Amino acid sequence: MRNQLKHYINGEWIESTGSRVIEVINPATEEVMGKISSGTEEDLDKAVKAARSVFPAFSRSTKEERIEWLEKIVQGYEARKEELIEVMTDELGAPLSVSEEVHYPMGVGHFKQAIESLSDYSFSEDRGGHTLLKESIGVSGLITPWNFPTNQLSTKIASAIAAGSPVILKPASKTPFAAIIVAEIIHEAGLPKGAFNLVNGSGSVIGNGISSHPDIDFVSFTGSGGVGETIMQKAAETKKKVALELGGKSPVVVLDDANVEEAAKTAISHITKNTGQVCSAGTRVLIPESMKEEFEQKVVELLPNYPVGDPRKEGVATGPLVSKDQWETVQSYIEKGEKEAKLLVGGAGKPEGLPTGYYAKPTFFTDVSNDSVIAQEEIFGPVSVIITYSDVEDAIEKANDTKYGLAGYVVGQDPVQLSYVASSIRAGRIVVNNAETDFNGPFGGYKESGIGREWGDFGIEEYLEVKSVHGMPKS
Ligand code: TAP
Repeated sequence: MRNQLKHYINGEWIESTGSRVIEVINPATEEVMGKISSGTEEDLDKAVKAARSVFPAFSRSTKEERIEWLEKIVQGYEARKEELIEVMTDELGAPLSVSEEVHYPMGVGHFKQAIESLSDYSFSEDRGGHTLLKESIGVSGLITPWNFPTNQLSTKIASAIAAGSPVILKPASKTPFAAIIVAEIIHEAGLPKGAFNLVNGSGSVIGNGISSHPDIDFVSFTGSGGVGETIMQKAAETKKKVALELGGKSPVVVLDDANVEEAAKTAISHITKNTGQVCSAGTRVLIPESMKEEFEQKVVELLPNYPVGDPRKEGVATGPLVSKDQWETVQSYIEKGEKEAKLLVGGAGKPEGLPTGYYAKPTFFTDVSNDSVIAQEEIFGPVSVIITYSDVEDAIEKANDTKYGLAGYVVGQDPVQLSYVASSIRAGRIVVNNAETDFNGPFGGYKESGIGREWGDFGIEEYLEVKSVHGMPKS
């Protein structure tokens, strides 16, 4: 049993002022794997005070100091690799291979990228008529989701440290233990007291508290659209800036010269990796009418190569969903899909032989209309829809016919068509033929997928204010 009933405030682990606890459930076993404290507004206030008091010094720390802290965090993160992998598998249900090959490197990748981006970054610039200064935005509240237990908090924390902005982190209460390990790593890295604080607790108390706190200058949130809206409303009371990363319903555009097997593998991996609980997952597959049958056959043939099961078992590709609630949400979408479209493979209920754990069947619907519920709403589970298109213009129109704009994927061969489609999809990140992730590439959404950008130099700039100084004496 992993219990941590304290919060990390002003450089030490301190008791909560409240006595309520939150139980954390292992989604593969449905058993309690540990408990955290359900923090109070008083706990949050203490963290905000600590962050405020270190702000003047932390915001004036040098680039070299910040790089040294980030380097120590990278060393600490790497030293605790095995433990982080195990914890993420237990609290999220990600197969061990996914924790090792996806979650672990993404978490540390942002700290490494921040070092690189910061090394080349200039916080002042002579622009002829004035001097531009880029200064820390102030105390930043970070609210993170459960689907990537270290990725989102790492990009936020790394950028904040690079910018000299003290933070208060509230991780998702479904997956708090990887965040607690990161807090221990940051403690060992020797940041000034108060520069990093972690307060565990519910979204309704600590999350709302962060959004409306008068002494917090900026909120960076990743999660659902509904909560994003609440955060914007609360933040409006004190006119604080918000950055929101809110999910999507991203298209996978398969061009008519694509290798059908590669296209099917791409579509399958989007809903099996992390059990489809990925904000940028490509969950709307757009294929030429002429390719439909062959593509469907390939999906049905290849899907068993991505087995669902115990995330600790070797060879398992797809773990359980994170929680009972998430399982029920996904089931209700599958049931809707069965009424709206044709079930190709998968369907409602648990996969055979897995009665315990929040397991769902990877599911593809076909003959789907782009205006149906399953084609328009984010399901956040292992469910994809196949939609046909007549020509490239029709594909682009359908790809963009969504309220979201987080990501888009293009599979094919002709470089002219690939570039044309990539530049025509209205989304913040496009991946052509499964290209590798560049940690310096900005991540964030158009339309209702959010506001602002994370990762690399664009991520650092979210934590900076811009000042123009006119008549600055030349030194
Ligand atoms: P959310 O409720 O959005 O949770 C995300 C984070 O916000 C958690 O830390 C949560 O705290 C906190 N939170 C909850 N209510 C809040 C409030 N009023 N003010 C401030 N913070 C608050 O996500 P969920 O309920 O876990 O998942 C629901 C759906 O959201 C999913 O089905 C999926 O569609 C979407 N989702 C999207 C993403 C991404 S990356 N875009 C990630 C996760 C979920 P607690 O965990 O303590 O409640």
